[in-house]
Amino acid sequence: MPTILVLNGPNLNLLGTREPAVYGAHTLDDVRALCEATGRTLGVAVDLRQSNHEGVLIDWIHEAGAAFRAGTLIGVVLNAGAYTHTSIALHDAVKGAGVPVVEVHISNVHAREPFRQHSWLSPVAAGIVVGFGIDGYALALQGLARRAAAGS
Ligand code: CA2
Repeated sequence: MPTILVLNGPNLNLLGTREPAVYGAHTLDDVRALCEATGRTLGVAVDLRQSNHEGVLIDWIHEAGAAFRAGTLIGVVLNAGAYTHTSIALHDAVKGAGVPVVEVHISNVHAREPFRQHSWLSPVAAGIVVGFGIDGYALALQGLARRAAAGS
């Protein structure tokens, strides 16, 4: 079964513990359950990971590039958290990996502080899903599965 990697960056392990007005009440375990259920309907396996460390996320994107070239992975859903707004290294990793990456944000970052309105990932992303709460992960999985089925 083809796999989609769902990567989560810093502080997303705390989802559901604070700031419910911004991020909702769902936890990362709820995100995992949603992604796995969505994966079952799409016929894809979901491998969800979270790290608070930039280099670990970069290593996982490199791993995804190799798996994409090997034909076992169809794409990456990436919520890079605050690294979205700071990390040229993640930009370079996504650009270099050659795997389709869909950038996801639970909140509508464009309606928030100015520093959240710039993304280093958007210019190298295959698509962007912003502001739909955790449903954005399901929408991104669907987009990647449809993209793969269309052969692009
Ligand atoms: O909206 C998103 O998904 C974000 O990627 C979430 C990041 C934020 O830095 C981005 O600007 C937008 C932060 C996630 C932190 O989540 C917490 C949840 C509960 C308690 C503390 C942090």
